[in-house]
Amino acid sequence: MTSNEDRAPFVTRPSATQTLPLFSAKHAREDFPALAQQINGQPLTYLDSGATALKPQRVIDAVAAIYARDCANVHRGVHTLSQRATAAFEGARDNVQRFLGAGSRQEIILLRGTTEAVNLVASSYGSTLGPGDEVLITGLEHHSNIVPWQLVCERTGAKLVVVPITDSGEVLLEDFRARLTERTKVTAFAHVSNALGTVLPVEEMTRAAHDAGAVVLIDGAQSAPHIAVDVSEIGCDFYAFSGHKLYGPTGIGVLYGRRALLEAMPPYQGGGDMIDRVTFEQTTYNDLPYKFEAGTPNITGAVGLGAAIEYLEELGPTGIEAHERAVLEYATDALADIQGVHVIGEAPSKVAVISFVMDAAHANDIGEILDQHGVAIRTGHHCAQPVMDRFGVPATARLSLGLYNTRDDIDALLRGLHAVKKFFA
Ligand code: C6P
Repeated sequence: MTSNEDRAPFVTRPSATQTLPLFSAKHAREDFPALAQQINGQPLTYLDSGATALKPQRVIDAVAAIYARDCANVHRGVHTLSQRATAAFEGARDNVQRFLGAGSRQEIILLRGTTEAVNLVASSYGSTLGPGDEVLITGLEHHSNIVPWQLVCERTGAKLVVVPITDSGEVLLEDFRARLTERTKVTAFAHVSNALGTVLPVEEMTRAAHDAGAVVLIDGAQSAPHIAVDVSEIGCDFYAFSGHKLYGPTGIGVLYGRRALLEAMPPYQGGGDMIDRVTFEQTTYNDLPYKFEAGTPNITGAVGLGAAIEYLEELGPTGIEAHERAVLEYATDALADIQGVHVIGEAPSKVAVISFVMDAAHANDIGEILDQHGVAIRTGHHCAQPVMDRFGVPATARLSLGLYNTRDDIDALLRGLHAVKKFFA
């Protein structure tokens, strides 16, 4: 169990009695300079935040300030610039700890993103696996939460087991439970599916996995930007997310890990900063979290992510969540009214994502025609080919929301879709 001793002192999570400022997407849009541009003669309608979110000026300024003023390496210098850069970098770790509700800052590993976080756990914790052991994932996973486990299974002789997806795009608790056995050593699943938007019942799944004696890794790439996450409440062993989908820079992400597990795990990569003492005969390793942070870290990325978290806390996550839910409902209803549009994935619990196909038009054609109207969506398999296979489609068109999207954006999308229909009529 982790202690609360070294939890960041300035907890700003809203209490039940605290009144929150009303969230206004219209005001928030002004914080995002990229939204001020025109694309193909039309105002930009950005509906691709699931791929990467736009950055608020606050984040851009925080990154620029490090390069312009406090440009130094961290943990390595006694001079003022290095002290300042280190304070900013470690301050970002405190922000992440608070954001995730983690018990200790030592449990927050700063790395490149969700992909690297899953690879770290698969490679390091996965080294304990052997023939006869099983890794349980779901059919909804992004390739980042499939391939690292396939690699570790090939290496260790463990077996990969997959929970199927229902026709509505859900993973049922009973199907998950049915595949948990005493052989299951690791379970790894998304909090939110990037291809369909389905929210998985992660607390119940975690409890079931723990009852079976398995550790739990949750891929939070698509949940952290949209749902309040509290790893202590969920009770998971590992939680991963990417900074760039949370309005932060690219190349920075987070692995939360339970301290006792991280302490027992072997290092992932060797290099500077992750060591305690090096001789040619033997090396001992640094304390957490540095044991898993070999080499010069992404300093500006971490500082930008810290700024993004402060920005979200100030806007109020509850208001953002309610706003995004309303826009998603509006979009879902509107798409249902267009003949020839078919939504893939209609789970009762969804956030921020709608995947769809259209009669006659291939997803890439939809994307190209929408771009001519200034509307940015993602098309393709979304790095989730097994999900596409499950629904028998090669690709979908996917809109994904950010806090800056409004009904006007959905109306722009609808105008674009009518143009697609006209083109293919
Ligand atoms: N999904 C999308 O458009 P990285 O690349 O490490 O930041 O994130 C990988 C990743 C892992 N899990 C999920 C659920 C994800 O959605 C992603 C990234 C983007 O859906 C790019 S493929």
